[in-house]
Amino acid sequence: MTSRKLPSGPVAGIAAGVLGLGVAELIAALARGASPLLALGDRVIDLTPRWLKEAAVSTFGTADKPILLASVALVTLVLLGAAGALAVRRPLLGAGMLVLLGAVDIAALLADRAGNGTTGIVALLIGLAVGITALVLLTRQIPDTATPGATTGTASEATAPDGFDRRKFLTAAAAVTAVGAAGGIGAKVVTGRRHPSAKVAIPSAVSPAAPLAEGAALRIDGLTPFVTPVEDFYRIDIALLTPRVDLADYRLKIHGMVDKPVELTYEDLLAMPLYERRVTICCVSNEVGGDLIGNATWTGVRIRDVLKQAGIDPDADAVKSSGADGITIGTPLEALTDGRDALLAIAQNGEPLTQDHGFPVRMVVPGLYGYVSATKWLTDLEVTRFDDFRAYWTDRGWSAEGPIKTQCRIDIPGDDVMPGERTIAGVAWAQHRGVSKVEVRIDDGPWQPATLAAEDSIDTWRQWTYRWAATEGEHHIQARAYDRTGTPQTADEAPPAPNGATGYPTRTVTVG
Ligand SMILES: Nc1nc2c(c(=O)[nH]1)N[C@H]1C(S)=C(S)[C@@H](COP(=O)(O)O)O[C@H]1N2
Ligand SMILES: [Mo]
Repeated sequence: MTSRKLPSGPVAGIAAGVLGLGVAELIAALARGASPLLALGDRVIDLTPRWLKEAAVSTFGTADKPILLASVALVTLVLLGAAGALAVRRPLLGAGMLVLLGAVDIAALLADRAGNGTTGIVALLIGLAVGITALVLLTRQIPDTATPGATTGTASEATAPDGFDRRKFLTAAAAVTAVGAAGGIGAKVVTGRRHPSAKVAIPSAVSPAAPLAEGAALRIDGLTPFVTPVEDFYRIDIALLTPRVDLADYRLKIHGMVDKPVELTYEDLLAMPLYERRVTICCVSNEVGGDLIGNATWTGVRIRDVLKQAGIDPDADAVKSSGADGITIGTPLEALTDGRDALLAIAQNGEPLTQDHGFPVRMVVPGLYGYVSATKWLTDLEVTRFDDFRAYWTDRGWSAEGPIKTQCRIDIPGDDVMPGERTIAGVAWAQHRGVSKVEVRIDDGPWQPATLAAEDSIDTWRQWTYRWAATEGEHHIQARAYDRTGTPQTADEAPPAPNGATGYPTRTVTVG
């Protein structure tokens, strides 16, 4: 019985901590300040070394954030438990540990770029005071040396000889925890209610997307659809909580090496000529065969139109863009002005951007990996030179420039098929060069041409199919794509870092 009892000190520490955090979160939410918890998580993401982040993305895919949050929560709970254990004998030291934890969070809030850090700090300080008070009041009840009498009492004689009423203590701790949890839930409800209404009417485009060519969008069970529904679109970003940009306050600044800086509101952007284009965007972290790629119809203002308004200094060679989550992204000026339709997108598949995909405005640049071009929650475009800055990911070892490499993926068949005529199919991409050919080979046999779906544009992927006479046994299927210059994708296997994975996608299939 004794050994199964929760140790009182840690229970008090965790209860007090949950109360303090819950209070801080609720006040921060009500006062529109940054969330102390998420600021901490964001900071941890920033400070996580690249190899660990890569491992997280490749192991957990886009679930890396919940896992990271859970780890931060676990570490916090352990530290709170330790603070409680300490506070039983040394209340000052226990309280000091909470102050220390608070200080770490204040540092994170100071570094917070997405929300109102100062309000978050005030909320945290109030939460800290409440938490320390609860810690002192709770641990004061616990006898500082656990005498046998104090811990072996049965339920019917909860009051130990030294006066420690464990049942009363646990009830108090549970109540304190519940109030804290209620505060946290309340905070979530408050921020959830305030979601920026994405109910914006997107004006019609002066230049709509060309109608889909016949035969460009095959529908085959298991084959990736040509246009990716928004809800299935991959999501990659450094933001734990996607920044909420208030449309009324939204300003896009275009400045730097320009004749005259320009500032545009959301309304200004809606009033400019809108272009609608299908573009396949892809993450540099995509492994060979991976699914961090998607194709959508994007509607927005051409970046070159906006840059023209500002007037570009001929010595500039880059645009450094910023997102409201604090990211900076460097894009070659040429890719934004050379005639490809790089967009400040406001809509994806005909609907205003979702929170996850960059509401209210994001960049979409054909031919470049997302980390050098696809800035979401876009707030700032600085015309500059690559020599004069380092973007977020460049600082972390990724290449400054990131043209998308020719690549393809095998979607079907699955791992097991019946013998006979089967379809092998997938997608291939070589954005802004275009895909000219896909080949398939079985068990290291000769390369055979696959049948390509019609080309939509050189900026989108192409589906492909191959008829396969599947015979019993285990087979290895490989595919490779060629771009329109006639260059095949390389067979050399390379990991995503620093500028995109290479190698042939391979699939092992058991037929029988
Ligand atoms: N503000 C912001 N924009 C960003 C990122 C980010 O972390 N923050 N990540 C980039 C990366 S690495 C990719 S691959 C694309 C992904 O866009 P998606 O999430 O809409 O698919 O967004 C890019 N834009
Ligand atoms: Mo990415």
